[in-house]
Amino acid sequence: MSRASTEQRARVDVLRTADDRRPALYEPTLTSLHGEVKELPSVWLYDERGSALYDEITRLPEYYLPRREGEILRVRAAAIARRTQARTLVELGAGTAKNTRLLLDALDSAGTLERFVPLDVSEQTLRASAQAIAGAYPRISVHAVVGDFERDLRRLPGQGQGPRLIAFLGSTIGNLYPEQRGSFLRTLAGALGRDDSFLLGLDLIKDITRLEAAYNDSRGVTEAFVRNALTAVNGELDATFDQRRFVYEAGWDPEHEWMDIGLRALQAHTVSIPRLEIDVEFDEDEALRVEISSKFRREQFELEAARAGLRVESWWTDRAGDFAVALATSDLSAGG
Ligand code: AVJ
Repeated sequence: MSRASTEQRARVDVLRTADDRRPALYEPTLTSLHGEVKELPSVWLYDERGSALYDEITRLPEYYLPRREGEILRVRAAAIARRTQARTLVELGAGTAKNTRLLLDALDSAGTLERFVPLDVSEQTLRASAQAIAGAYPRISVHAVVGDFERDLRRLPGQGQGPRLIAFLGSTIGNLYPEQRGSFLRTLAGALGRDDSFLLGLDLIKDITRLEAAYNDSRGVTEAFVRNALTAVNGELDATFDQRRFVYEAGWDPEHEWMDIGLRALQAHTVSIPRLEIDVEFDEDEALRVEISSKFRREQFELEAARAGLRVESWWTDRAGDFAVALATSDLSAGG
């Protein structure tokens, strides 16, 4: 396959450029810095450097999630392909996800797959992976979309062109607060057609030591990933966050059943954010949350999905019971 034809099969639509997204980030950033717990919206984590660091996280020995998910997909991908008959594979928050290839392989071998639609906020990462996939799978076209999985669900290619499988892997859904997660699942249920399916990766509640170790790796890659949010805010908003005044902290919150991930001020001080026209005062020991990573239980999740209009048809775990992959359909789609 020549380079030119690989490029023709890898199209990238930019629904949201970094320039579009930036102003849209100001408001939520302002709001979350004024919340009861100070917080930076987790999208600040995923600039180009952040996406590269996350890719490194997926290879850390402590970060079991992608390997457990891979174990499940290797066993189940053929059945998923047979069941869904997908002609389009949409991947939300695609990144460089290696596990996607397990789905692509199975759907490609089943012979139904025509197109791959990865959606991600990081344009550079998306371009690279769109090229790579187009090169590796000569029979399919790649139609990448730079966008937001919470807002661009109804604008995706492949609609009305046969069964779609929409995949949301890696337990990225855990980054959403329960309320956000509910509205995301409802929007998704509304966007799924009668022949479409939804495949979701979910990290499960387990031994706290292992959960905490996954976000406190010995090489400090996760810390660098989280600190990069401060660097991004300093760069984009001219803020004066000083890394030396914060320590990294990631701990289990047993009440909410999520990992609480962020930084803690070592001493009282003020950070100014000129673009937002605010000064933010930190007390000594005050936390600045950068993301949450919720962990799930089967029964609770199935109820939550049902309330959103999704029916979980299958629930698969790895042998250790660390991670789950759920296959769901919508109760809201006409005739479904
Ligand atoms: C990309 C959301 C799945 O929550 O485990 C990894 C992000 N943060 N290490 C997760 C993350 C710190 C990750 N997700």
